[in-house]
Amino acid sequence: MLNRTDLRGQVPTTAELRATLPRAEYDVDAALHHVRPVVEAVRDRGVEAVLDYNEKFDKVRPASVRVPRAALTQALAELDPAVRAALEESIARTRKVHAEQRRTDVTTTVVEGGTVTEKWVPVERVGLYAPGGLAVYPSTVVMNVVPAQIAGVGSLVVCSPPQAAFGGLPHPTILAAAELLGVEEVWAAGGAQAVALLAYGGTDTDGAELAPVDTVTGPGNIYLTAAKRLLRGLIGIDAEAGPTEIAILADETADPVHVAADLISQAEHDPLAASVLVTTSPELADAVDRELTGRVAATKHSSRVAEALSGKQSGIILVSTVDEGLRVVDAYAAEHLEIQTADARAVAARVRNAGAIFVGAYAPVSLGDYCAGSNHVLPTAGYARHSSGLSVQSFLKGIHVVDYSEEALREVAGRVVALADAEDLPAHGEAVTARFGGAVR
Ligand code: HSO
Ligand code: ZN
Repeated sequence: MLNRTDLRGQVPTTAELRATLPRAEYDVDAALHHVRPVVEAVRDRGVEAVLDYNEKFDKVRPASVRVPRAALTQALAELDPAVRAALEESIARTRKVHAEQRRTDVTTTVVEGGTVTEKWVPVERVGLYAPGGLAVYPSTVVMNVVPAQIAGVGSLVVCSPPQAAFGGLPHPTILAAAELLGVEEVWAAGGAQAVALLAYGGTDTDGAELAPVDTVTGPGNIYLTAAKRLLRGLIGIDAEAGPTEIAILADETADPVHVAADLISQAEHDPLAASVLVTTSPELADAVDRELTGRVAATKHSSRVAEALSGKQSGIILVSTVDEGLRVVDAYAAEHLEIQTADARAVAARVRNAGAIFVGAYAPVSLGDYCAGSNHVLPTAGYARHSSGLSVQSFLKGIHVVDYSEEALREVAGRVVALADAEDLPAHGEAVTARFGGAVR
């Protein structure tokens, strides 16, 4: 079922590996020209343009874009109690993990009378996006809102696409999740138009104001990602999200049933999702393939799972040793990486590039999607080489606060002047010497 690449006996360089490893065609730049007119229309015509695009893309034109408070409370009141309990568990665990991430301000005494403080200040207002295309993602509301709240963001707005089946409101489970989290401001907008609305702000048909945000986070389709790329700068963004990815590094000790079930779990998101098995064991590869055949046929979203698994972005890579496997998974830099080998903890400790690592037989990615306490908004498309998933840090800015006394400045004045002169920027030096009547040591 999965394409196979045999790297046994070969030692490709990291650059060669990057060029040969399976990855989805996901050309965000190519989507920019579709997205630019949408962004410009929302900039120029505000909510009216958002409503036009709601109608065009989501096939519904609600009377207003702001979701009334009553719709949030009603959605929570009507939520299935089992789903409510599960969301509460997810929120509690996510809060528990993220509460420990809050960085504290650090003051360093550089010299007597001279300090630098690194002060962490939350972004003032953020827009958080929860997709609602092939599936709806209340769990993503949790993963965005919790770190923003713990960072101390004062003003938070959630956007999610309007659903024709729900009279142009976002999906009720999204609304219920927002209500559970204490988010009062929700707008029914999806894709590029949502990002533009968040970035530029707007006035609703009934006069409700959406104030522009400073940062937008959350995953979405290629148009949403293109809009984030276009508007980056005006707004801060998290790592761009592409189709979801799972890589599994496994040896002969792995259970093929676990491996197959996990590969399918993420393939379920999208026909472009990537499921990659890196293994030292051809027997495991065969067993996983056999297991996949039955499971794919039986699973609910069989056709998109089959498309994802047979796509060029998915496959099995055979390697000679776990060490070589580690080189492969590092070059791939998966959004999610499972380690299903002997001594999985020690192997996991050696991974450099992954959005999140799942260790051993009992940490499937879907645990992390909902209830591990970790965040599920993670870097895809190899971004894990240089970027992190969403965290409290994503909503904080570090500011250096420099506080020097006269004596502390005098002591280092000559050094500043020497460096200013070396850069041919003498006025920089003069800004220091002017404080000491032109004389410095
Ligand atoms: N695996 C997705 C997140 C998700 N899964 C939400 C289920 N719901 C990207 O990390
Ligand atoms: Zn998932």
